[in-house]
Amino acid sequence: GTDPPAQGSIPCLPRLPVLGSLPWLGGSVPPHLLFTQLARRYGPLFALYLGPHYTVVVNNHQHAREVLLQRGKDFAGRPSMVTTDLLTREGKDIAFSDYSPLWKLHRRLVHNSFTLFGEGTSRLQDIVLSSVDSLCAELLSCGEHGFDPCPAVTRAVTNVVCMLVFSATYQHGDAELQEVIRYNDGIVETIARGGLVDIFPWMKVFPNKSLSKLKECITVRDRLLTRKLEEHKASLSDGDPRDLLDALLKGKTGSGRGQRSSGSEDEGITDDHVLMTAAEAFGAGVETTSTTLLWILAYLLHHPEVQERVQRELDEHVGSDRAVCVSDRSRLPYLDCVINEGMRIRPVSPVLIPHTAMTDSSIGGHSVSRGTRVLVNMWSIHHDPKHWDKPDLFNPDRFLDDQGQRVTPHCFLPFGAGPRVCVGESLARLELFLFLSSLLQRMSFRQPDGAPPPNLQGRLGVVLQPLPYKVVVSPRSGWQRGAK
Ligand code: HEM
Ligand code: PLO
Repeated sequence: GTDPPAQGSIPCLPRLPVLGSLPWLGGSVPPHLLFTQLARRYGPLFALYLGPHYTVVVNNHQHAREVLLQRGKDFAGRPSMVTTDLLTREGKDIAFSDYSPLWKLHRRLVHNSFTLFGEGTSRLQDIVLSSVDSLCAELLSCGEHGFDPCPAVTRAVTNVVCMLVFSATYQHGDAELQEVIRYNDGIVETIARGGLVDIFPWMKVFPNKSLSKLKECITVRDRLLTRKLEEHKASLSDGDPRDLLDALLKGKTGSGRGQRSSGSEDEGITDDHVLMTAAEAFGAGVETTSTTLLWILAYLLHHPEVQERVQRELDEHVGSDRAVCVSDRSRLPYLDCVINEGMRIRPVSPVLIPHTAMTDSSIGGHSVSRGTRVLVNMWSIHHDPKHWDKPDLFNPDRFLDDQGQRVTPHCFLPFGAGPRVCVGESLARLELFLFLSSLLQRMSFRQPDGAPPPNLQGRLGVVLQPLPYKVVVSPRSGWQRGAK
Protein backbone atom coordinates (compact mmCIF):
# COMPACT_ATOMS: atom_id res chain seq x y z
CA GLY A 1 0.00 0.00 0.00
CA THR A 2 1.02 3.61 -0.27
CA ASP A 3 -0.29 4.69 3.12
CA PRO A 4 2.57 5.85 5.29
CA PRO A 5 2.74 4.07 8.65
CA ALA A 6 1.53 6.04 11.66
CA GLN A 7 4.33 8.51 12.37
CA GLY A 8 2.72 11.19 14.48
CA SER A 9 1.88 14.17 12.40
CA ILE A 10 5.15 15.20 10.83
CA PRO A 11 4.14 16.62 7.44
CA CYS A 12 5.24 14.15 4.79
CA LEU A 13 5.89 14.51 1.07
CA PRO A 14 3.87 12.30 -1.26
CA ARG A 15 5.43 8.99 -2.25
CA LEU A 16 5.27 6.19 -4.79
CA PRO A 17 6.19 2.55 -4.12
CA VAL A 18 9.91 1.82 -4.70
CA LEU A 19 10.76 5.36 -5.73
CA GLY A 20 9.51 6.89 -2.51
CA SER A 21 9.38 10.67 -2.77
CA LEU A 22 12.07 10.83 -5.46
CA PRO A 23 9.74 12.08 -8.22
CA TRP A 24 9.08 15.14 -6.05
CA LEU A 25 12.71 15.85 -5.33
CA GLY A 26 13.52 17.62 -8.57
CA GLY A 27 16.67 16.73 -10.51
CA SER A 28 19.88 18.46 -9.74
CA VAL A 29 19.37 20.58 -6.63
CA PRO A 30 21.71 19.29 -3.88
CA PRO A 31 19.94 17.90 -0.79
CA HIS A 32 20.78 20.72 1.65
CA LEU A 33 19.30 23.37 -0.68
CA LEU A 34 16.36 21.20 -1.66
CA PHE A 35 15.49 20.52 1.99
CA THR A 36 15.77 24.23 2.76
CA GLN A 37 13.25 24.95 -0.03
CA LEU A 38 10.94 22.18 1.12
CA ALA A 39 11.05 23.51 4.69
CA ARG A 40 9.48 26.73 3.42
CA ARG A 41 6.54 24.76 2.05
CA TYR A 42 6.17 21.97 4.65
CA GLY A 43 7.56 23.65 7.77
CA PRO A 44 10.95 23.16 9.45
CA LEU A 45 10.24 19.55 10.41
CA PHE A 46 9.05 17.33 7.58
CA ALA A 47 9.41 13.78 6.34
CA LEU A 48 9.95 12.09 3.01
CA TYR A 49 10.74 8.70 1.60
CA LEU A 50 14.20 8.20 0.19
CA GLY A 51 13.47 5.07 -1.80
CA PRO A 52 11.88 2.81 0.80
CA HIS A 53 13.31 4.71 3.78
CA TYR A 54 11.07 6.96 5.83
CA THR A 55 13.33 9.93 6.64
CA VAL A 56 12.73 12.92 8.89
CA VAL A 57 14.48 16.17 7.99
CA VAL A 58 15.25 18.68 10.74
CA ASN A 59 15.74 22.31 9.67
CA ASN A 60 15.79 24.42 12.80
CA HIS A 61 18.18 24.55 15.71
CA GLN A 62 15.66 23.66 18.43
CA HIS A 63 14.87 20.36 16.77
CA ALA A 64 18.54 19.81 15.94
CA ARG A 65 19.43 20.23 19.62
CA GLU A 66 16.74 17.73 20.54
CA VAL A 67 18.08 15.17 18.08
CA LEU A 68 21.78 15.69 18.79
CA LEU A 69 21.81 16.64 22.49
CA GLN A 70 18.63 16.25 24.60
CA ARG A 71 17.77 12.92 23.03
CA GLY A 72 21.20 12.39 21.50
CA LYS A 73 21.39 8.75 22.61
CA ASP A 74 18.04 7.93 21.00
CA PHE A 75 19.30 9.23 17.67
CA ALA A 76 22.92 8.06 17.78
CA GLY A 77 22.45 5.28 15.23
CA ARG A 78 23.72 5.25 11.63
CA PRO A 79 22.02 3.63 8.65
CA SER A 80 24.07 1.16 6.66
CA MET A 81 24.95 2.32 3.17
CA VAL A 82 26.42 0.32 0.31
CA THR A 83 29.44 2.52 -0.32
CA THR A 84 30.35 3.25 3.29
CA ASP A 85 30.01 -0.46 4.19
CA LEU A 86 32.66 -1.15 1.58
CA LEU A 87 34.79 1.70 2.86
CA THR A 88 34.70 0.61 6.50
CA ARG A 89 34.52 -3.21 6.33
CA GLU A 90 30.92 -3.01 7.47
CA GLY A 91 31.23 -0.34 10.09
CA LYS A 92 34.54 -1.09 11.83
CA ASP A 93 35.17 2.66 11.90
CA ILE A 94 33.69 5.46 14.00
CA ALA A 95 31.71 7.69 11.65
CA PHE A 96 29.64 5.13 9.74
CA SER A 97 29.33 2.47 12.39
CA ASP A 98 25.95 1.96 14.04
CA TYR A 99 25.63 2.57 17.77
CA SER A 100 26.85 -0.38 19.88
CA PRO A 101 28.86 -0.98 23.06
CA LEU A 102 31.89 -1.81 20.94
CA TRP A 103 31.48 1.42 18.96
CA LYS A 104 31.41 3.37 22.25
CA LEU A 105 34.59 1.70 23.45
CA HIS A 106 36.23 2.30 20.09
CA ARG A 107 35.17 5.96 19.96
CA ARG A 108 36.50 6.54 23.47
CA LEU A 109 39.83 4.96 22.55
CA VAL A 110 40.15 7.17 19.48
CA HIS A 111 39.18 10.23 21.46
CA ASN A 112 41.79 9.48 24.14
CA SER A 113 44.45 8.89 21.52
CA PHE A 114 43.71 12.28 19.99
CA THR A 115 43.87 14.07 23.33
CA LEU A 116 47.16 12.38 24.01
CA PHE A 117 48.62 14.27 21.08
CA GLY A 118 46.58 17.41 21.34
CA GLU A 119 47.26 18.27 24.95
CA GLY A 120 50.28 18.27 27.18
CA THR A 121 52.77 18.04 24.36
CA SER A 122 53.70 20.61 21.78
CA ARG A 123 54.17 17.76 19.35
CA LEU A 124 51.01 18.47 17.41
CA GLN A 125 51.89 22.12 17.11
CA ASP A 126 55.36 21.25 15.83
CA ILE A 127 53.88 18.88 13.28
CA VAL A 128 51.47 21.49 11.98
CA LEU A 129 54.04 24.29 11.99
CA SER A 130 56.62 22.37 9.99
CA SER A 131 53.98 21.58 7.40
CA VAL A 132 52.90 25.23 7.38
CA ASP A 133 56.48 26.30 6.70
CA SER A 134 56.72 24.24 3.56
CA LEU A 135 53.26 25.35 2.44
CA CYS A 136 54.28 29.00 2.79
CA ALA A 137 57.45 28.43 0.83
CA GLU A 138 55.53 26.62 -1.89
CA LEU A 139 52.84 29.30 -2.18
CA LEU A 140 55.38 32.11 -2.23
CA SER A 141 57.33 30.40 -4.98
CA CYS A 142 54.20 30.40 -7.17
CA GLY A 143 54.13 34.13 -6.66
CA GLU A 144 52.75 36.66 -9.01
CA HIS A 145 50.91 34.62 -11.59
CA GLY A 146 47.51 33.24 -10.65
CA PHE A 147 47.44 29.61 -9.52
CA ASP A 148 45.02 27.16 -7.91
CA PRO A 149 45.91 26.87 -4.20
CA CYS A 150 44.10 23.54 -3.81
CA PRO A 151 46.94 21.06 -4.54
CA ALA A 152 49.42 22.78 -2.22
CA VAL A 153 46.88 23.10 0.60
CA THR A 154 45.79 19.47 0.23
CA ARG A 155 49.40 18.32 0.26
CA ALA A 156 50.16 20.30 3.42
CA VAL A 157 47.11 19.01 5.27
CA THR A 158 47.76 15.42 4.11
CA ASN A 159 51.31 15.74 5.40
CA VAL A 160 50.04 16.72 8.85
CA VAL A 161 47.74 13.72 8.99
CA CYS A 162 50.48 11.35 7.77
CA MET A 163 52.75 12.47 10.59
CA LEU A 164 49.95 12.27 13.11
CA VAL A 165 48.72 8.83 12.10
CA PHE A 166 51.94 6.98 11.29
CA SER A 167 54.89 9.38 11.73
CA ALA A 168 55.77 9.66 8.07
CA THR A 169 57.40 12.86 6.93
CA TYR A 170 57.40 13.40 3.22
CA GLN A 171 59.41 15.65 0.99
CA HIS A 172 57.68 17.50 -1.78
CA GLY A 173 56.71 15.10 -4.57
CA ASP A 174 57.26 11.93 -2.53
CA ALA A 175 55.76 8.91 -4.33
CA GLU A 176 54.02 7.50 -1.25
CA LEU A 177 52.44 10.87 -0.45
CA GLN A 178 51.23 11.11 -4.05
CA GLU A 179 49.74 7.64 -3.73
CA VAL A 180 47.83 8.62 -0.59
CA ILE A 181 46.49 11.75 -2.28
CA ARG A 182 45.49 9.80 -5.37
CA TYR A 183 43.54 7.05 -3.64
CA ASN A 184 41.88 9.59 -1.37
CA ASP A 185 40.77 11.67 -4.36
CA GLY A 186 39.39 8.52 -5.95
CA ILE A 187 37.34 7.69 -2.85
CA VAL A 188 36.06 11.23 -2.51
CA GLU A 189 34.99 11.18 -6.14
CA THR A 190 33.10 7.92 -5.95
CA ILE A 191 31.82 7.48 -2.42
CA ALA A 192 28.95 9.98 -2.49
CA ARG A 193 28.34 12.04 -5.56
CA GLY A 194 25.46 14.00 -4.13
CA GLY A 195 26.41 14.10 -0.47
CA LEU A 196 26.01 11.32 2.07
CA VAL A 197 22.26 11.13 1.68
CA ASP A 198 21.79 7.69 0.17
CA ILE A 199 19.17 8.56 -2.39
CA PHE A 200 19.88 5.57 -4.60
CA PRO A 201 20.21 2.58 -2.27
CA TRP A 202 19.85 0.18 -5.20
CA MET A 203 23.40 0.84 -6.35
CA LYS A 204 24.22 -2.62 -5.00
CA VAL A 205 21.97 -4.19 -7.64
CA PHE A 206 23.46 -2.23 -10.52
CA PRO A 207 27.18 -2.06 -9.82
CA ASN A 208 28.75 0.50 -12.08
CA LYS A 209 32.05 1.97 -13.06
CA SER A 210 32.41 4.21 -10.05
CA LEU A 211 31.79 1.29 -7.71
CA SER A 212 34.74 -0.59 -9.19
CA LYS A 213 36.90 2.53 -9.02
CA LEU A 214 35.96 2.85 -5.34
CA LYS A 215 36.95 -0.76 -4.73
CA GLU A 216 40.25 -0.21 -6.50
CA CYS A 217 41.09 2.84 -4.36
CA ILE A 218 40.13 0.98 -1.18
CA THR A 219 42.51 -1.83 -2.15
CA VAL A 220 45.39 0.62 -2.61
CA ARG A 221 44.54 2.27 0.72
CA ASP A 222 44.40 -1.06 2.55
CA ARG A 223 47.72 -2.22 1.11
CA LEU A 224 49.48 0.93 2.27
CA LEU A 225 47.90 1.05 5.71
CA THR A 226 48.40 -2.67 6.39
CA ARG A 227 52.09 -2.18 5.69
CA LYS A 228 52.22 0.75 8.14
CA LEU A 229 50.34 -1.28 10.74
CA GLU A 230 52.73 -4.22 10.47
CA GLU A 231 55.75 -1.90 10.76
CA HIS A 232 54.25 -0.34 13.86
CA LYS A 233 53.49 -3.66 15.49
CA ALA A 234 57.05 -4.81 14.90
CA SER A 235 58.55 -1.70 16.45
CA LEU A 236 56.04 -1.05 19.25
CA SER A 237 57.82 -0.26 22.50
CA ASP A 238 56.86 0.49 26.10
CA GLY A 239 57.54 4.19 25.80
CA ASP A 240 55.17 6.96 24.78
CA PRO A 241 53.17 6.26 21.64
CA ARG A 242 54.81 7.84 18.59
CA ASP A 243 51.58 8.43 16.72
CA LEU A 244 47.90 7.50 16.43
CA LEU A 245 48.64 3.96 15.24
CA ASP A 246 50.83 3.33 18.29
CA ALA A 247 48.19 4.75 20.60
CA LEU A 248 45.48 2.58 19.06
CA LEU A 249 47.61 -0.57 19.20
CA LYS A 250 48.45 0.08 22.85
CA GLY A 251 44.89 1.03 23.75
CA LYS A 252 43.53 -2.01 21.99
CA THR A 253 45.60 -4.50 23.96
CA GLY A 254 45.06 -2.46 27.10
CA SER A 255 41.29 -2.43 26.66
CA GLY A 256 41.06 -5.49 28.88
CA ARG A 257 39.35 -7.88 26.51
CA GLY A 258 42.54 -9.79 25.88
CA GLN A 259 41.74 -10.23 22.22
CA ARG A 260 44.92 -10.08 20.24
CA SER A 261 43.77 -11.98 17.21
CA SER A 262 43.55 -10.18 13.91
CA GLY A 263 39.98 -9.48 13.04
CA SER A 264 38.64 -12.99 13.51
CA GLU A 265 36.88 -12.41 16.83
CA ASP A 266 33.63 -10.57 17.19
CA GLU A 267 34.53 -9.16 20.54
CA GLY A 268 36.89 -6.27 21.26
CA ILE A 269 38.83 -3.95 19.06
CA THR A 270 40.47 -5.88 16.26
CA ASP A 271 43.24 -5.06 13.80
CA ASP A 272 40.48 -4.29 11.32
CA HIS A 273 39.18 -1.59 13.65
CA VAL A 274 42.64 -0.07 14.01
CA LEU A 275 43.08 -0.07 10.26
CA MET A 276 39.67 1.47 9.59
CA THR A 277 40.27 4.14 12.23
CA ALA A 278 43.57 5.14 10.72
CA ALA A 279 41.94 5.28 7.29
CA GLU A 280 39.12 7.41 8.61
CA ALA A 281 41.36 9.81 10.52
CA PHE A 282 43.01 10.32 7.18
CA GLY A 283 39.88 10.85 5.19
CA ALA A 284 38.19 13.05 7.74
CA GLY A 285 41.33 14.94 8.62
CA VAL A 286 42.25 15.82 5.05
CA GLU A 287 38.93 16.48 3.31
CA THR A 288 37.33 18.65 5.98
CA THR A 289 40.31 20.76 6.95
CA SER A 290 41.58 21.49 3.44
CA THR A 291 38.07 22.28 2.21
CA THR A 292 37.44 24.67 5.09
CA LEU A 293 40.76 26.42 4.42
CA LEU A 294 39.90 26.79 0.73
CA TRP A 295 36.45 28.21 1.54
CA ILE A 296 37.95 30.78 3.88
CA LEU A 297 40.59 31.78 1.31
CA ALA A 298 37.85 32.18 -1.30
CA TYR A 299 35.90 34.48 1.00
CA LEU A 300 39.02 36.49 1.81
CA LEU A 301 39.44 37.17 -1.91
CA HIS A 302 35.90 38.53 -1.95
CA HIS A 303 36.49 40.56 1.24
CA PRO A 304 39.98 42.10 1.22
CA GLU A 305 38.94 44.29 4.16
CA VAL A 306 38.55 41.15 6.30
CA GLN A 307 42.00 39.91 5.29
CA GLU A 308 43.51 43.30 6.20
CA ARG A 309 41.82 43.31 9.57
CA VAL A 310 43.18 39.83 10.40
CA GLN A 311 46.63 41.01 9.36
CA ARG A 312 46.39 44.12 11.54
CA GLU A 313 45.43 41.91 14.47
CA LEU A 314 48.43 39.66 13.74
CA ASP A 315 50.82 42.62 13.43
CA GLU A 316 49.63 44.01 16.71
CA HIS A 317 49.71 40.85 18.81
CA VAL A 318 52.33 38.63 17.17
CA GLY A 319 54.49 40.82 14.95
CA SER A 320 56.70 39.60 12.18
CA ASP A 321 59.82 38.23 13.80
CA ARG A 322 58.49 35.00 15.24
CA ALA A 323 56.14 32.26 14.16
CA VAL A 324 52.59 32.14 15.50
CA CYS A 325 51.91 29.49 18.16
CA VAL A 326 48.91 27.94 19.88
CA SER A 327 49.10 30.26 22.85
CA ASP A 328 48.50 33.26 20.56
CA ARG A 329 44.97 32.07 19.93
CA SER A 330 43.42 33.97 22.80
CA ARG A 331 45.03 37.15 21.50
CA LEU A 332 43.56 36.79 18.04
CA PRO A 333 39.77 36.86 18.49
CA TYR A 334 38.99 38.28 15.07
CA LEU A 335 40.78 35.43 13.30
CA ASP A 336 38.67 33.00 15.32
CA CYS A 337 35.56 34.80 14.11
CA VAL A 338 36.71 34.55 10.50
CA ILE A 339 37.17 30.79 10.93
CA ASN A 340 33.73 30.44 12.53
CA GLU A 341 32.07 32.55 9.87
CA GLY A 342 33.67 30.41 7.16
CA MET A 343 32.30 27.24 8.79
CA ARG A 344 28.88 28.86 9.24
CA ILE A 345 28.37 30.13 5.73
CA ARG A 346 29.82 27.04 4.02
CA PRO A 347 29.56 24.04 6.37
CA VAL A 348 31.65 21.28 4.81
CA SER A 349 29.11 18.73 5.97
CA PRO A 350 25.81 20.53 5.27
CA VAL A 351 23.49 17.69 6.35
CA LEU A 352 25.96 16.02 8.74
CA ILE A 353 26.06 12.23 8.46
CA PRO A 354 22.61 10.55 8.48
CA HIS A 355 21.40 9.54 11.96
CA THR A 356 18.87 6.82 12.84
CA ALA A 357 16.54 6.38 15.82
CA MET A 358 17.79 3.61 18.12
CA THR A 359 14.44 3.43 19.97
CA ASP A 360 10.98 4.93 19.66
CA SER A 361 11.43 8.59 20.49
CA SER A 362 10.14 12.02 19.54
CA ILE A 363 11.09 15.29 17.89
CA GLY A 364 9.21 18.49 18.64
CA GLY A 365 6.48 16.45 20.36
CA HIS A 366 5.92 14.25 17.32
CA SER A 367 6.57 10.59 17.85
CA VAL A 368 9.32 9.03 15.75
CA SER A 369 9.63 5.27 15.63
CA ARG A 370 12.73 3.16 15.94
CA GLY A 371 14.74 2.83 12.75
CA THR A 372 13.63 6.18 11.32
CA ARG A 373 16.39 8.03 9.50
CA VAL A 374 16.99 11.57 10.62
CA LEU A 375 18.83 14.21 8.60
CA VAL A 376 19.93 17.37 10.37
CA ASN A 377 20.10 20.13 7.77
CA MET A 378 22.88 22.29 9.20
CA TRP A 379 22.82 24.43 6.09
CA SER A 380 19.34 25.75 6.79
CA ILE A 381 20.20 26.21 10.48
CA HIS A 382 23.30 28.21 9.55
CA HIS A 383 21.26 30.32 7.10
CA ASP A 384 18.09 30.75 9.15
CA PRO A 385 17.04 34.42 8.69
CA LYS A 386 15.24 34.30 12.06
CA HIS A 387 18.58 33.89 13.83
CA TRP A 388 21.15 35.39 11.52
CA ASP A 389 21.06 38.92 10.18
CA LYS A 390 21.64 38.79 6.40
CA PRO A 391 22.64 35.10 6.53
CA ASP A 392 24.17 35.10 3.05
CA LEU A 393 26.63 37.85 3.91
CA PHE A 394 30.16 36.88 5.03
CA ASN A 395 30.42 38.89 8.23
CA PRO A 396 32.83 37.63 10.93
CA ASP A 397 31.67 40.40 13.30
CA ARG A 398 28.52 38.41 14.02
CA PHE A 399 30.68 36.25 16.30
CA LEU A 400 31.63 39.26 18.46
CA ASP A 401 29.35 40.96 20.99
CA ASP A 402 29.15 44.72 21.73
CA GLN A 403 32.22 44.53 23.96
CA GLY A 404 34.28 42.82 21.28
CA GLN A 405 34.10 39.49 23.14
CA ARG A 406 33.71 36.23 21.26
CA VAL A 407 30.24 34.67 21.34
CA THR A 408 29.06 31.28 20.10
CA PRO A 409 25.44 31.49 18.97
CA HIS A 410 23.10 28.58 19.70
CA CYS A 411 22.43 27.96 16.05
CA PHE A 412 26.08 27.41 15.18
CA LEU A 413 27.00 23.70 15.17
CA PRO A 414 29.59 23.06 12.42
CA PHE A 415 30.89 19.94 14.21
CA GLY A 416 27.49 18.60 15.24
CA ALA A 417 26.91 17.91 18.96
CA GLY A 418 26.22 15.14 21.45
CA PRO A 419 27.27 11.47 21.25
CA ARG A 420 28.10 11.78 17.52
CA VAL A 421 29.94 15.09 17.69
CA CYS A 422 33.06 15.26 15.53
CA VAL A 423 35.98 13.59 17.33
CA GLY A 424 38.45 15.76 15.45
CA GLU A 425 37.08 19.13 16.51
CA SER A 426 39.99 20.31 18.61
CA LEU A 427 42.53 19.02 16.12
CA ALA A 428 40.65 20.73 13.31
CA ARG A 429 40.46 24.03 15.19
CA LEU A 430 44.14 23.90 16.02
CA GLU A 431 45.04 23.25 12.38
CA LEU A 432 42.75 25.93 11.00
CA PHE A 433 44.14 28.46 13.43
CA LEU A 434 47.82 27.67 12.81
CA PHE A 435 47.44 27.44 9.05
CA LEU A 436 45.51 30.66 8.59
CA SER A 437 47.46 32.73 11.08
CA SER A 438 50.80 31.67 9.62
CA LEU A 439 49.69 32.21 6.03
CA LEU A 440 48.26 35.66 6.68
CA GLN A 441 51.22 36.69 8.78
CA ARG A 442 53.61 35.94 5.94
CA MET A 443 51.65 36.71 2.78
CA SER A 444 48.63 38.40 1.25
CA PHE A 445 46.14 36.82 -1.11
CA ARG A 446 44.35 38.53 -3.96
CA GLN A 447 42.54 37.76 -7.18
CA PRO A 448 44.64 37.66 -10.35
CA ASP A 449 44.10 40.83 -12.40
CA GLY A 450 41.07 40.57 -14.62
CA ALA A 451 40.02 37.18 -13.22
CA PRO A 452 36.46 36.75 -11.94
CA PRO A 453 36.13 36.36 -8.15
CA PRO A 454 35.84 32.76 -6.88
CA ASN A 455 32.44 31.17 -7.40
CA LEU A 456 30.97 30.72 -3.93
CA GLN A 457 28.19 28.30 -4.85
CA GLY A 458 30.17 25.18 -4.22
CA ARG A 459 29.76 21.63 -5.37
CA LEU A 460 28.45 18.88 -3.14
CA GLY A 461 30.42 15.67 -3.11
CA VAL A 462 31.07 13.85 0.13
CA VAL A 463 31.80 17.35 1.45
CA LEU A 464 30.70 20.73 0.14
CA GLN A 465 33.68 22.05 -1.85
CA PRO A 466 34.40 25.36 -3.52
CA LEU A 467 34.85 25.24 -7.29
CA PRO A 468 38.49 25.68 -8.37
CA TYR A 469 39.73 29.28 -8.31
CA LYS A 470 43.03 31.12 -8.69
CA VAL A 471 44.99 33.33 -6.33
CA VAL A 472 48.02 35.57 -6.45
CA VAL A 473 50.19 35.72 -3.34
CA SER A 474 52.65 38.40 -2.37
CA PRO A 475 55.05 38.25 0.58
CA ARG A 476 54.35 40.68 3.40
CA SER A 477 57.15 43.01 4.28
CA GLY A 478 58.92 42.15 7.48
CA TRP A 479 58.55 38.42 7.05
CA GLN A 480 61.88 37.33 5.60
CA ARG A 481 62.06 33.65 6.38
CA GLY A 482 61.51 31.21 3.58
CA ALA A 483 61.04 27.63 4.67
CA LYS A 484 63.08 27.56 7.89
C1 HEM B 1 32.03 13.62 12.40
C2 HEM B 1 32.61 18.21 10.99
C3 HEM B 1 37.42 17.67 11.05
C4 HEM B 1 36.84 13.07 12.46
C5 HEM B 1 31.79 14.90 11.97
C6 HEM B 1 30.47 15.44 11.73
C7 HEM B 1 30.64 16.73 11.35
C8 HEM B 1 32.05 17.01 11.34
C9 HEM B 1 29.54 17.72 11.02
C10 HEM B 1 29.15 14.66 11.82
C11 HEM B 1 28.36 14.86 13.08
C12 HEM B 1 27.06 14.11 13.04
O1 HEM B 1 26.86 13.21 12.21
O2 HEM B 1 26.18 14.41 13.87
C13 HEM B 1 33.97 18.46 10.86
C14 HEM B 1 34.54 19.73 10.43
C15 HEM B 1 35.90 19.56 10.45
C16 HEM B 1 36.17 18.20 10.89
C17 HEM B 1 33.74 20.96 10.06
C18 HEM B 1 37.01 20.54 10.10
C19 HEM B 1 36.86 21.77 9.77
C20 HEM B 1 37.69 16.39 11.49
C21 HEM B 1 39.01 15.87 11.72
C22 HEM B 1 38.84 14.57 12.13
C23 HEM B 1 37.42 14.29 12.13
C24 HEM B 1 40.31 16.65 11.58
C25 HEM B 1 39.85 13.52 12.53
C26 HEM B 1 41.08 13.51 12.28
C27 HEM B 1 35.49 12.83 12.55
C28 HEM B 1 34.91 11.54 12.90
C29 HEM B 1 33.52 11.71 12.89
C30 HEM B 1 33.29 13.09 12.53
C31 HEM B 1 35.67 10.25 13.22
C32 HEM B 1 32.46 10.67 13.21
C33 HEM B 1 31.96 10.79 14.64
C34 HEM B 1 30.85 9.80 14.97
O3 HEM B 1 30.08 9.43 14.08
O4 HEM B 1 30.77 9.36 16.12
N1 HEM B 1 32.74 15.89 11.72
N2 HEM B 1 34.97 17.57 11.12
N3 HEM B 1 36.76 15.42 11.75
N4 HEM B 1 34.49 13.74 12.35
FE1 HEM B 1 34.73 15.68 11.84
C1 PLO C 1 36.78 11.12 2.73
C2 PLO C 1 37.53 10.22 1.79
C3 PLO C 1 38.37 9.22 2.55
O1 PLO C 1 39.16 8.43 1.70
C4 PLO C 1 37.45 8.37 3.42
C5 PLO C 1 36.64 9.23 4.34
C6 PLO C 1 36.55 8.92 5.65
C7 PLO C 1 35.81 9.70 6.65
C8 PLO C 1 34.81 10.72 6.08
C9 PLO C 1 35.47 11.41 4.86
C10 PLO C 1 35.87 10.39 3.74
C11 PLO C 1 34.60 12.55 4.33
C12 PLO C 1 34.19 13.54 5.43
C13 PLO C 1 33.53 12.85 6.62
C14 PLO C 1 34.49 11.76 7.12
C15 PLO C 1 33.90 11.36 8.46
C16 PLO C 1 33.37 12.69 9.03
C17 PLO C 1 33.43 13.71 7.89
C18 PLO C 1 32.18 12.27 6.21
C19 PLO C 1 34.66 9.81 3.01
C20 PLO C 1 32.29 14.70 7.90
C21 PLO C 1 32.53 16.03 7.36
O2 PLO C 1 31.22 14.47 8.35
